[in-house]
Amino acid sequence: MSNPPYPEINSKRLWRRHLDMAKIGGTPGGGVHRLALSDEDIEAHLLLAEWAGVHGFSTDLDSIGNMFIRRAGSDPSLPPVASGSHTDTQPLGGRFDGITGVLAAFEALETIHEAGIETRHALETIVWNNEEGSRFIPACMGSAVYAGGEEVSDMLAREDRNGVTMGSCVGALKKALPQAGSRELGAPIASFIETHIEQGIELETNGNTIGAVTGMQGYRRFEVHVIGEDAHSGTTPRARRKDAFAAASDMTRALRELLWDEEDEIRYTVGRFEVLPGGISVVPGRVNFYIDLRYHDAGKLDALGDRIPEICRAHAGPCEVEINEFIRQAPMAFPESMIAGVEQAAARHGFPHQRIYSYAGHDARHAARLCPAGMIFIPCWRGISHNESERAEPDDIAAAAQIVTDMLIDQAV
Ligand code: HGY
Ligand code: MN
Ligand code: MN
Repeated sequence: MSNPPYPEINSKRLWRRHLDMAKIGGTPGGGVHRLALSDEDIEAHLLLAEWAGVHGFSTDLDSIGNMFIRRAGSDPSLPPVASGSHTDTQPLGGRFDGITGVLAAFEALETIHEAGIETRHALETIVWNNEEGSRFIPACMGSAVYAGGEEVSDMLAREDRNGVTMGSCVGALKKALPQAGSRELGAPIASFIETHIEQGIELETNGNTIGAVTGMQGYRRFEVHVIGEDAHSGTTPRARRKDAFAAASDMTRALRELLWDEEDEIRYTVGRFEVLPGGISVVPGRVNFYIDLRYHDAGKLDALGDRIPEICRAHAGPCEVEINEFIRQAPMAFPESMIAGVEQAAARHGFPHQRIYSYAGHDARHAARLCPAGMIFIPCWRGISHNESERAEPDDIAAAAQIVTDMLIDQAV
């Protein structure tokens, strides 16, 4: 089929929508605090559904809280051609991580709709629930459940630190969107493309606007509970202590030595470290910490991750230690057809582009289990992300939305 006309997206509207969304959960430091299905995140869903309603697009929710905004196609028997990402953020997140993929996808739907282009497949914008995994563990919960990688009942039972369950939050979302239809988990999708900021410095360094993402590194995450004994810090000699902090810090230090490489490619992080009970004059009887280990080679990721429990146990001293690996994802590759699709659209519009690997995790990993999936990266200032000063440029966001528009048309007409 010859290339149909590719209507131009409305970059001013797209940027304005970013500013509108950034107000929802906006922080004094210029970032966004919009945890998964918090009141703020539900407000963001409602705003999107409101924008969708203006065009008569329908809104569906599935049982894990993913949202599907749909522009009908001429053949309802065909699965939708989709794009999207997530609206939830880290506790002190940026104004682009996730939301840019959702808004670029929605802008493509509106642009195609306003151009009156009829597509055989329906077009959908997908908002995957709880990509960050910050309020509720694990990350990419919504997309993983949808693609069959996690059991919905287990995930709905997950609690945040205040004992609130994901199930009650999904209930609140459905209550806030009574007009939403319901979507079956795992319902077929024809193809999925996700726009996201790179969260690294390669595109910025190379002066490229667009990254055609080739694949994503794997990761393994562990929770470690070190159990000692609360004691008086003045009267208890070292010989009689079961100091959970001393043991946990020995463990994390030993892990740093194990997971250190000259090439600086192993990503080992302890981002959450809780010392309890937290009294200044109390020898801590409990430490909970969380390990995020990532690497691009499956064999080495397996070998390194398998060493973690033994290292923790070897440094427990007089304490007990419980280790649970709660998520494990192998490195993955996107199909050549989607990578090339991004490159062709970028070349068509003269956007400087390159192929690029993703060192961050994204929902597209799980969509790729159901259909041909791909990702479009755009630069973010100095690669800063998961940080209030995260920044992306309107023109780069517009370029990605144009590519999404082109690809949706190519795949859905
Ligand atoms: O952690 C990640 O890789 C993603 O940005 N949530
Ligand atoms: Mn993200
Ligand atoms: Mn993120």
